[in-house]
This record gives sequence, C-alpha cells and structure tokens, in this order.
Amino acid sequence: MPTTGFHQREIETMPRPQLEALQLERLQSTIASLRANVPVMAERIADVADPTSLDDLVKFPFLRKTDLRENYPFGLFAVPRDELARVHASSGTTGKPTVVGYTSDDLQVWADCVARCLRGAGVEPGQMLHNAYGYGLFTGGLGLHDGATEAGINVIPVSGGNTERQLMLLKDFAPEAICCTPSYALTLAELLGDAGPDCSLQVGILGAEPWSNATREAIEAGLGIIAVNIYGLSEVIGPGVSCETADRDGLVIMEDHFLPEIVDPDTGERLPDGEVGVLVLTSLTKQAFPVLRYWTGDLCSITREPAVCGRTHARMSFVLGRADDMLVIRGVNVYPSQVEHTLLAIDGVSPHFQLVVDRDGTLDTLLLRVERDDSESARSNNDLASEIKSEMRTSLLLGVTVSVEPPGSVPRSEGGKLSRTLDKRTL
Ligand code: DLL
Repeated sequence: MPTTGFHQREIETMPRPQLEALQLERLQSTIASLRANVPVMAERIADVADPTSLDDLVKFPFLRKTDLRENYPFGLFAVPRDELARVHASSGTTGKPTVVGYTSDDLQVWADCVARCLRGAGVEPGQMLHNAYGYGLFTGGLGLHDGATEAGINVIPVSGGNTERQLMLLKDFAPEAICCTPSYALTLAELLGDAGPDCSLQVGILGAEPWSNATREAIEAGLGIIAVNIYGLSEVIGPGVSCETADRDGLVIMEDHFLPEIVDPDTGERLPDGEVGVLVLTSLTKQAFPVLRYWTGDLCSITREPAVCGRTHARMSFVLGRADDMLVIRGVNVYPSQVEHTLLAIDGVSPHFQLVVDRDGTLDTLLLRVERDDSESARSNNDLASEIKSEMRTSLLLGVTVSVEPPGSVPRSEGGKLSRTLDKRTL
C-alpha cells in the first residue's frame, strides 16, 4: 500500500505562524510587482493601501476570467516577453483562449509543487508514471511531466488518446503510477475488466475535472489502486495548486505559493473555514503572471487543521461544483456531481452520463442519458429508467426524463474532459 512521502518536508510541515509570516512578505512583494509592472493592475489597485496583514487582502478587487480575455494575450504579464520561458493556454468556452506565462523560476516552482503532489501520493523516486494528461497548451501533460522529473520519477509521456496503445503500454511497461482524468481512469478500468485490479498500477493522480468520492471508490476497485485528487487551474499555475496525499483526507494547498480564500458566490464576502463557497487564489511567488484574488468559480471548503501526516498547509475539500456550471432547471439548482452521486448507488448503470437541458415551450426539460454497465443484468431498460427517475426526483427534487442506452453510447473523453452537460437553451 503506497504511503505518503515528502518532496520539501520543511516547507510542507512549516509551523503556521512562520508560514503566515512568509505569506505576508510574499504578498507584499507580489503587490509591489503588480504596481510596478502591470499597468492595468496598478490602475485598478491604485486606491488600495499596501497590506500590513493577510486580512487586508479582502480590500483588493477580484480578478476574473473575463479580465484575462480583455487583456489577451499578454496584457497582465509582469515581465517582458524575452523573460518568458513558456506559455500555456486554456481553451475558452467562447472566442480566444486565456493565455498564461512562466519564467524559468516559475517553472521551477511549478515542478516543485507537482513533485510534492506525486511524493505525497506515495509515488517513489525510481518508479514509473504513465502520464495520460494531454501534452500541449493544456497544463496537465507538461505540468505532471516536469513535476515527476523533479521528483526523480520516470515519466512515460503517453499524452491523451489512442486508448489501445495506452492499454498495451500499461501492460508492457508495468508502471506503478498513472495520471489522467478520473473519467479516463474509469474508461481504462472498464476496458481492462477483470484484469484491472491485477494490473501493475498502485496509485492514480487524478483531476482536471469534477469527480466524487463515489467515483473514487469505483476507480480504486476497478484498477486496484489508491486514487488521489489533484487540483489546479492554468490561470494560477496548472495542476499542483493542491493535491491529496495517500491518506486521502483533503487536498493540501501549496500555501507557500498560493493563498486561498473562500468567499460567498453572491456577495464576495469572505467565509469562515468549513463553509462552502468560491475558492479565490492569490499567487505569492509567480513572476511572469502574478494573480491577485483570482476568482476560480470552483466551490469547495477549506480547513486549516493540521493533517495526520504532519502537513500544516490548508486543505480543501473536493470541488463540489462550479459557481457557474450549476444548472438552474425550472428554478431548481442542479449540480452534475449530485447526479453522479445518485447514479453510483444504482446497480446496472455505469457512472457515465450526460444531462441534456432543453426547452419545450416555456418549460425547461431535463433528459438524463445513462448507459447500462457491462455486467449481466436481468433488468429491462424500462425498469432501470423508472428506478433512476424516482431516485433523481428524490435527490434533485426535479422530474427527469431518463434514457437508458447501451454501454459506450454517452460521449466520453479520450484523455480529455468529459462534458456532462449539454444546455441547449443557451445554444
Ligand atoms: O485542468 C489543470 C489540471 C491538470 C488540474 C491536470 C489537475 C490535473 P484548466 O484546464 O485551466 O486546468 O482547468 C481548470 O478545471 O477551475 C476546475 O473547475 C477544474 N478542475 C481542475 N482540477 C479539478 C479537480 C487544469 N481535481 C478547472 N476537481 C478548474 C474538480 C477540477 N475540478
């Protein structure tokens, strides 16, 4: 059974008073850099006094994805082009992508953060990591790659796609660890079938999309691994902003580099530890693209209680949804994660689903496409559909039309992200 290790033990277990002093010092220099090097930000924060305590952060305005779009491509960078070592971009839902930049020091920080994630998850130097995150502008592939190299872990840079080849390499190279999205891990588990639990893998470092503890259990059983949740976003650095350890008791935030706040999605007021709200992140060491109070849109809670393994940095819960991907259907708020949770409790269907929202006249309609799982089930599609319908009514407080389809019919990812909602009302 993999157990948690450390990459930078002294920092990861730093007493909180010392950590907070370091954070304040770094916050002050981040703000000084924004004032000196990013005219758009300097203007925006001109009237706000420099912080003398971490609590002063609430006086600063939020930075949002729209700000990145408006300053496309390099308008929020704090260094000249010739000091950049790399750029990445994340696909926007509309129009241009959002572009982020790194100096070579930034790349080193990022590699250290990801190395902490991998070592914390229990991957040992000298072991092999099958990296099925996409390489390219997406931060997943190269982010995990550099972190593994930093930690002395051998990387198989498979990238996304070509599942047949992935299965062959998993069998032939016998890696101890894999990183990919949770939905792709489920796909691999399904394809491996009975051979899954006996494969060489011991650890999965999974993230980049919302998932739940229930999905974790299915992946762990299907591949015979422990599955840890890794979180991050390109605007802040990429994967490695936070990650669970092998203990799987919350995602440890790399707090010496990223200062977390949880705020009310409607009012923006800061919320106490333990309450669910929007995660807002401030970078503390980034040179090329410092972010001050970046509104992630991700809903979670945090705790600052020390972890069993001795880590002192704040830990966040699983992402429970997005402040903005919440579907409002006939006045009812629906989170895809709720649907997933409910489906996993029903025998005979796979956890892959798609919610299709449409409008019939003025009435919103919700179609839930699910697939039968591969197990021999004597139950008819009608039987399954009516059970799902009634469970959904209980959990979502909403009537749902259910379509039970053969295995493989719901669109799923090839190393990329699963699109669990299709809102035809906005098309
Ligand atoms: O998804 C970075 C990443 C790569 C994270 C590989 C983990 C592993 P973006 O493409 O910029 O970056 O998307 C960021 O994805 O705001 C969340 O909404 C979502 N997300 C990322 N990780 C998780 C996770 C990468 N573990 C956006 N759980 C974020 C839930 C996640 N959502």
